[in-house]
Amino acid sequence: MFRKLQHLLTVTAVTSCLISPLANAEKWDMPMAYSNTNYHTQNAQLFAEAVKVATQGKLDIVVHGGGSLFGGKEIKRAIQTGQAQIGERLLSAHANENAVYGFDSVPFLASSFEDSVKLWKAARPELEKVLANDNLVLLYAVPWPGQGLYFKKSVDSKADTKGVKFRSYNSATARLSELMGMQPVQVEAAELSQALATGVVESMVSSGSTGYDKKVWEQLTHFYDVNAWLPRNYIFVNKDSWDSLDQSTQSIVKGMAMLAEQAGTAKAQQLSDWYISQLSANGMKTQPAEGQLLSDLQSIGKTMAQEWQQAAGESAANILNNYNK
Ligand code: PCA
Repeated sequence: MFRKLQHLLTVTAVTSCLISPLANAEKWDMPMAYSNTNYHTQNAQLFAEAVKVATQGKLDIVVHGGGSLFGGKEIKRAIQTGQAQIGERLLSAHANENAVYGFDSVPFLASSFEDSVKLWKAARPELEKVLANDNLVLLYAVPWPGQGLYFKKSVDSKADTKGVKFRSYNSATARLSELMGMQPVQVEAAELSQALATGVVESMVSSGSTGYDKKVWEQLTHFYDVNAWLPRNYIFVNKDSWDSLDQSTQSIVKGMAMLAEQAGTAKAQQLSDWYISQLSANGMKTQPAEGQLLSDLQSIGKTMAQEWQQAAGESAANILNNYNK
C-alpha cells in the first residue's frame, strides 16, 4: 500500500515537474476596463484559467479588471506597444482612428443578439485587417446587451432632450446626442458614477448591464429600452507576443477564445432582461421607446448609418454585403 502511494507520489511529482509553471512559462498581463463583477471580466477570467490548464501552465494570463492596470482609453495603445500582451477594449471607442471600428455601433443595423452575431461574422475579416495594421491579433468578441436611453426625467421625443448633458462612450454615441440636441461628454464607465454624482452628465445610452453595475438609479429615473445596437468588447493580443507562442499554444488559445466568445455571448443574452428588471427593482421606470421618441431615433439612425457607410467606404460595403447575404 505504502509502496503504491510512494510510486503514485513519484509519478505525480515527475508529471507536475513536466507540466507545472516551468522555467519557460510565459506570463501575460490582461488589462480590462470594466468592473470585476461584470460578466465580460468574469468570462475573461474563465478564459485565462482554461488557457492555463490547457497549456499545462505554459501560458499564464493575469486579468486586471476595472481599469486597474490601464484605463479603457489606454488599453489599445498599451497592447499595441507591448506594455501589456493581451487586453480587452470596446473598440468602437476608436472609431475616430478608423471608422471600421464603429461597425457595431450603427443604430438599428443589428438590434438582436442573433443579428449581432451575424454582423460580427460579416465584419470580422475587415476588423482583423485593421487590427493587423495596429500590430494586434484578434481573439474573441463578446456583445453588450442592447443599448437604451437613460434620463432623469420622462422623455417623449427629441424635443425633450434639448441641452441635456449626455455621457457618450464613442463617436457614434456623441453623434447621436448631437443629433438629439444634447451635449455629449465622453466618460469611461469606470468614471461614470462620479460624472453622474457631480452632474457632469445627466443622461446616457448604454445597456442595462452598465446601468446595473454603476447603480445609476442613484441619479437617473427613466430607462427607455431601444435595442438600438449591441456594441462589443474585443480581446486582442500584441502581434509580437502572439508570434512568440509556439503553434500548439496558439491553437489552444484560439480554441479557448472560440469557447469564451460563445460562453460570453450566451451569458450576455441570459442576463439581458435580468439587468433591466434590476433597474426597475431599484426604482427606475423602465419602458420600451415608442411613439415620437422611437421615430426620432429611427430617423437619426438612418442619418448615422449613411454617415458610417461614407466614412468606412469599401470596408463598410464589404461588411454590409456579407451581412446581407
Ligand atoms: N456598456 C458599456 C458600453 C456599452 C454598454 O452597454 C459602457 O457603457 O461603457
